[in-house]
Amino acid sequence: MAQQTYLRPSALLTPSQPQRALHDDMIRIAGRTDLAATTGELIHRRGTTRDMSEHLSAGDVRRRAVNDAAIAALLARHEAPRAPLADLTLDRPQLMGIVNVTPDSFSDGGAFASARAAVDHASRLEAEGADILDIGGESTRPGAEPVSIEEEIRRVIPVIEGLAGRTKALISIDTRKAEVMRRALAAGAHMINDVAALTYEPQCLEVAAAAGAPVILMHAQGDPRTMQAAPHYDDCLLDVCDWLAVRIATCEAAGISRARIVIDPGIGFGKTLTHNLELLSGLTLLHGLGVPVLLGASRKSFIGMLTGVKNARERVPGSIAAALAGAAQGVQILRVHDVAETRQALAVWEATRRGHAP
Ligand code: 9MG
Repeated sequence: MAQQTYLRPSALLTPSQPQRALHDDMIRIAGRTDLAATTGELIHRRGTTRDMSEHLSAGDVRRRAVNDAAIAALLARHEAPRAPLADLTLDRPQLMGIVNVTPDSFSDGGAFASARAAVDHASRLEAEGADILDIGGESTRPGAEPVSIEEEIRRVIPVIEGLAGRTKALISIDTRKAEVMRRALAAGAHMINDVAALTYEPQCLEVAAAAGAPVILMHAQGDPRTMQAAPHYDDCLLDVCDWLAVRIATCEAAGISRARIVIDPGIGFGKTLTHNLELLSGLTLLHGLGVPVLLGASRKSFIGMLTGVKNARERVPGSIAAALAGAAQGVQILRVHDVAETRQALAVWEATRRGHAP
């Protein structure tokens, strides 16, 4: 049975100027000079079960790589700088602001009123510091019913048209459907955010490949309607990593270059509280796939489960804590509702770990 090896860099720190030269004693996270791991967990898996975990110093991981090609390749993928995403550099956490164009989000009348409200909301998020605006017309909350292609297009296209050419932020289309992707890209969207990782319809791969736009591949187990019924994994973190690796390979084979791919563990999508926490505490392992990582934890139900806060709008402090946990593990994009609050938290976190103002 084939053995698979994973590396989870741990004990992360912000190297001071003199430390930056000590390459051998640290594992650089995705080419960052400001984020490095001093230890690493090498995880070996045979079939579906974890065989063994070894907790090593970063130097020992590097020494093991000398005689082990699989570990050397993993280390190289962890450490390689990530290419900018449509001009967005990924050497610090970038914020993706959430713009839901669904009836429960802007329930103030007809299509025009909703589109105008969504454009205003997106502009506010940009002013607050969003680098990307994620426009979605279909709710993917647990239990949500799908909407038709026509209805989704009716909701999102006027918003993208209202923003295109007027915003400096990148516009992302949050959809699982090929025709919505195609129409959104034609209307001015720069990238695709797909919670089904281009599996919902066979044409999705073709549309994304032809567009040449960056694409976010999110892991989900099941469909939004049923995904929380009984999620099951042999090993959630490793299963999600393997699934994303297969999706990256499929996308590459379809003509989507690695430089255009972002991965996302899909917090809350077919996951129990335990699964979500395994993912949130193991995010550095995903850097081994060699592409940028996006984290979407904002206002999600795991925060309610941990804190007893039932109203999602009151989960801002928990959302910020999750965003900082992601940033501390080198996540390149944070998908959030509360841009101003997250931006402020990141500014303070950044300054305190560096020990000086920007
Ligand atoms: C649309 N959507 C809702 N939650 C999300 C998440 O966690 N990641 C991504 N990429 N999209 C999401």
